[in-house]
Amino acid sequence: MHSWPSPDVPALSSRGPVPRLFNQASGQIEAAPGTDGTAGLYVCGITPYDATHLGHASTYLAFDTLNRLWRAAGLTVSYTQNVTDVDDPLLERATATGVDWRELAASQTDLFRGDMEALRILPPANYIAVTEVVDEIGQAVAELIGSGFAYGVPTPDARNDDARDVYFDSARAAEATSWFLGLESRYDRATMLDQFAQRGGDPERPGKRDPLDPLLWRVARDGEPEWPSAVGAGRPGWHIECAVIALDHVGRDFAVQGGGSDLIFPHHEFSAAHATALTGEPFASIHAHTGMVAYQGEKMSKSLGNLVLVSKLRAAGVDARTIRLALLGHHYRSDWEYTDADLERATARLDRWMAAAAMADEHETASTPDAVALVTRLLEALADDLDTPRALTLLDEWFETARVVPAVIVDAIDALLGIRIAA
Ligand code: 5CA
Ligand code: ZN
Repeated sequence: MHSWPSPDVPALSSRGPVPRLFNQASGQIEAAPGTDGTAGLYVCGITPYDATHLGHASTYLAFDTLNRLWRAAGLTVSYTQNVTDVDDPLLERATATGVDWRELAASQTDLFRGDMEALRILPPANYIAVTEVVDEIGQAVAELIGSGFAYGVPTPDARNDDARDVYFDSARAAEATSWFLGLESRYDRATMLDQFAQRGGDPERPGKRDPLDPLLWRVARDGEPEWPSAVGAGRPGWHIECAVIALDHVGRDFAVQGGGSDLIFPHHEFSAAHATALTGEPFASIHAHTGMVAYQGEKMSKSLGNLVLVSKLRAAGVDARTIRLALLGHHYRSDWEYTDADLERATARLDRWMAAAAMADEHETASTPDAVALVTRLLEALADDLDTPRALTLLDEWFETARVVPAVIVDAIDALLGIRIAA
């Protein structure tokens, strides 16, 4: 599937350090390295309805910052993102609104692309819809059955009486591979059970070996989308989709698996489990998660409907650079609540920076030692677990006192923060 056009990224005056990121699996901040000059990134994409709210935008902006830092460190980035274009909540929304689920997914994915382009988010090289890779997923499920990591569960509501939904055997994976429950999340079992039930899991399903075993393949039911596959007609479970897309497009050994903290469990835990069961190797070096953006007292979410949409803000005339600045004002790992004051602060900040840049004389745009030092400090702040609030403060300090705005600074703000303050 096509992604969206890439913004220009100016070259920097100096090379930056390799970024360091908090790894959920170790609880430590670690270097996010490349292998042979390439850094692999897989970020969980949208389920295409109610796109793109500020929570989505904040998550993709965090990984955009990482992408920009890797480039600044001289690495090539191999970036893949998925679109969960068939899933229960999407089907429910399509039914509730009387729209064909394919049309809903296509129109919302288009809206998302437009928002990403306006926000100047660097596009993934591979933008993969689940419906494009159902064959590959079916084959992976067949492999997991063949190697004893998956089992069938009686499914009375299936169209064929003897058909069975396929589940992942967590206990077997923990015995036979380096993966174990909690490897990534470090959650205790009570938390896992709670989150599994809230986030698409079915702990009560009769016939499972462990209530936490996740669905790999849902056999065909009347009235639901289905595809033929190596394991019969049906559709994929959620975690195996991301495991297969990441393995096929970023490879076995890649730097960062990313998404919001609402995906730590069960989604990322089991994507890693499935991938490890398929390859015998650990999945991704760093498991990175963004904090949740709230609005009106609750996590901004489709199910609650408390959404601030990027497209609505844009339609109301809000400059996309202001949206970026408002989000960058919060550290990517913090949970925070959006209010209109965020946009007001960002508007004032952009105005101050733009005014300073406009006042600088043409002949004063040549680089100075101070300007080069500022770029170095920006790179250091951002490479330190993407400390965007610190980077913005450094820039505020510069713009408060400086009478010149050399091109190296304008270009660094563009290359690292994705904001062009001068023509
Ligand atoms: N399609 C799945 C991932 S495979 C999914 O979670 N889709 S989503 O549309 O619900 O979310 C898209 C991305 O935005 C995910 O990485 C999710 O963790 C993140 N996200 C969702 N809500 C918020 C929020 N309120 N704040 C920050 N990030 C969020
Ligand atoms: Zn995912």
